[in-house]
Amino acid sequence: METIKDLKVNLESKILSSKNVVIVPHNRIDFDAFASAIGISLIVENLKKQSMILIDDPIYNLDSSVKSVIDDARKKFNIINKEKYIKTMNKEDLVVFTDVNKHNLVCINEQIKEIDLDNRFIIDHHDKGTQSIETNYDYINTNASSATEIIVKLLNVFKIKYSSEIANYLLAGIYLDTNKLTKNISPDTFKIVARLMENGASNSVIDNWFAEDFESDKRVFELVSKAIIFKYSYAIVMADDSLEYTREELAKVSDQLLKYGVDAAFAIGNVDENMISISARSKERVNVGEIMKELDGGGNRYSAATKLTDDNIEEVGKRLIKLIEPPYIIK
Ligand SMILES: [Mn+2]
Repeated sequence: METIKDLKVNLESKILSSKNVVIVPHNRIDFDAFASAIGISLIVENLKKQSMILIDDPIYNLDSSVKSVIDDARKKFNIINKEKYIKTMNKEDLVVFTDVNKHNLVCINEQIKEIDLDNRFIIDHHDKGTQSIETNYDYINTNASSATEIIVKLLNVFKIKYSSEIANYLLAGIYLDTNKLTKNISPDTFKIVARLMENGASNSVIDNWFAEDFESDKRVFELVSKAIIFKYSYAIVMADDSLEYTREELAKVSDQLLKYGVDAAFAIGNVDENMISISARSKERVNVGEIMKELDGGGNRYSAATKLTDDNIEEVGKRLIKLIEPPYIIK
């Protein structure tokens, strides 16, 4: 795979030859997408070019702490919505997608075709799939804990200094995708965390951003308590058909279940009327991305999901169990 130095060289020359750089994180922006976007914007600024970060999520779609951190960042960074961007959109803009490589997950899905292939740049840690954005250049490292991990390495090779405030954003990005350094981690992740702490990142600040909502946690733990752990070492929980959960709650349930000595965990529940979602998490042995692909979903080896419209929860559970019976999809 390409090294970070190669990425630096490529990104630098693209930025220098562009007038405007548009940074596009995924929809329903989270701390990883946000922090990596901020990091890229610092790189652009360092090269004396203009950048904007495109965020177009309706407020109700965002976690309240993500929203308040973004609102704070608006003072220092050029954060704009899609409508504003489209007015000034230029086919010579360099568009850098971060923490995402699928066109259905970005707000400018319909505009992508107007952007020159050479001006689409992807930095991500998710597997590619059929929905991936066509581009002449991407840097995708599925071994990286987060997009932010890649970006912090980039900031290091660019030798860019950043404030403690930004170090906090970056650490929050890594914390989110590693469940506070308990999954998807590598020695590199810890080196980067050390670097961020040396630059003033503080756990106590970030802990407040990750404060949980008590009522929602109660729902999560009620669901966790219903899980069945199978002898093939996976946990599965099927929520009550009459209840509705958020996708984040289902993700928390499967994250929690990984603590109990299983290789993989699956939480199935309604997320909408006529919409059932599975949140899947794995430690190492099982490739949940492959399993979710079989159910029309996606993700990576460790973290994946799907949405299904045509079944009840029990049927979805049965289909899933059929898929995950041994042999595992280890690959
Ligand atoms: Mn991410």
